[in-house]
Amino acid sequence: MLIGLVGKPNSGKSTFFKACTLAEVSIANYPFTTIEANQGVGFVKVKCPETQFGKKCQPNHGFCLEGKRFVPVKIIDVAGLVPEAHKGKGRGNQFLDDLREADILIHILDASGRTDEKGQPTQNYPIDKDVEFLETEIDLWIKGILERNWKNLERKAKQTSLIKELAEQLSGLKIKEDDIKKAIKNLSLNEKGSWTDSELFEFAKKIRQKSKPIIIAANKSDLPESTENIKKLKKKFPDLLIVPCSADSELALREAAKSEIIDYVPGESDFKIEGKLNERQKKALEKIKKNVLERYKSTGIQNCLNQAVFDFLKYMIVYPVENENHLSDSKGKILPDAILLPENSTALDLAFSIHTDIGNRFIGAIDCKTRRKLGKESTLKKGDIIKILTKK
Ligand SMILES: Nc1nc2c(ncn2[C@@H]2O[C@H](COP(=O)(O)OP(=O)(O)O)[C@@H](O)[C@H]2O)c(=O)[nH]1
Ligand SMILES: [Mg+2]
Repeated sequence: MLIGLVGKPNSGKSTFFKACTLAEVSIANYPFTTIEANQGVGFVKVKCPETQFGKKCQPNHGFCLEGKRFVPVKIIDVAGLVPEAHKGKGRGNQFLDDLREADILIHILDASGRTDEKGQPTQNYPIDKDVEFLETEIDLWIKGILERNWKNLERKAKQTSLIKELAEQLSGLKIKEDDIKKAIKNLSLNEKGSWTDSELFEFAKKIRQKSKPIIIAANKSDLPESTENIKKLKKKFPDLLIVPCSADSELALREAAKSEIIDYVPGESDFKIEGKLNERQKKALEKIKKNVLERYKSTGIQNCLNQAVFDFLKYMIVYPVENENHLSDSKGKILPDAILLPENSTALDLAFSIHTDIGNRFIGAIDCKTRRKLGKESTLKKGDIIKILTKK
C-alpha cells in the first residue's frame, strides 16, 4: 500500500507527512524493504482484537496503543505541484513520476485560502480551483506518458492489440488490462487507435480515476476561514471525499506525546496532560483543543489515512497466527502480524500474501474466532484471526 501526498507548495504536505510518520513509540522495523528519500511509514488504525480476548498483542510491525492497532502503510511526499507541472514546470514531471506506484493520492489542500496557486501568501483564494487544477495536472501527466510513445504503440498494436500495448505501457502505473478495456468501452473509443487529442485526454482521465483516485485533505482547518471554505467545497463537489484536517496540530500533539508532556492516541478527540508545561506549550495545546479537537472531533490526519485505505480502497486487516489457542506465532508471540488485504480476499489470498510457498502448500485454514474450517475460496472478514493449514 502506497499513499501519495500531493498538492501545491505550502499547502502543508511536508507537515502532514511528518505528522503521520512520527510514531510516539519506538518501532523496531517496518515490513517494507524499499523506502526512498521522500518516503516514510504512516499507519492506519483499527481496533485490535487483543481487547476481545483479554490479551496483549506483540506486533512485529507497527504498534498498539490502548487497544488500537496501528498498521504500517507507505507514504510518499511529492514535492509541490504547480499548474503546468506536467509540462515540466517546477520540475513537475520528475515529481509526478514519483507517483507511479501510488494506490491512492491524498490532495493536501490549504482550506484557509491563504495560499495562491503558486504557493504564495494571499487572501480569499478560491480553493475549489485547486481541486480542478490538481486533477487536470495528473490527467495530463498520464496523457503525456501515452503521447510520448503513441506512434510506436499504434505500430506495435497492429501485430498484437491496442489494449495489450496500452496495458504494457501503463503497467508501471498499477493499471490492469481489464480497466483499460472498460475505459475504452465506456468512452466508445476505436479499439484500433487513431484517437483524437481530446479522446486521449478522456482516456487518461478515466485511467487516472481508476488507478490514482484522489481524496481531499482540507488542511489548516484550525484557521478561521477554513470552516466556511470547507462547507462550500463539499457543496460544490458532493462526490469527493473531503476530510477536514490540521496537519500542524497533529504534529504538535504527536511531538508532545513523544516527549511525554501529554498522553495522546493519534486520531482521538482528546489528550491528557501528563508532564509539566510552560506557558507557551499550554497556550498552543489549548488552541488545538478549542480550534480543532472540539470543532472537528480530531485533527483529521488519522481519518484521512483510514478513509483512504478502508473506505475508499476497501481494504481490511486480518491477523494470521500459527497457534489457534494462544493466537500466536510458533514462538508464542501474540497476534504478531496484521495484514492489509482487499475486502473479499480469500483464505488462499491471505496465504499467498504471507509467502508464495505458503500459498502453494495451502490445504485449508481455521477461523480462530469461530473455530470453523475454511477452504481456499472462503472469503475473509475484517478483523479475522486465521490459521493457515499447509501440507508438509
Ligand atoms: N495553520 C496551519 N498551518 C499549517 C498547517 N499545516 C501546515 N501549516 C503551515 O503551512 C506552511 C507550509 O507547510 P509545508 O508542510 O512546508 O507545506 P508543503 O510546501 O506543502 O510541504 C508551514 O508554515 C506550515 O507550518 C495547519 O494544519 N494549520
Ligand atoms: Mg514540502
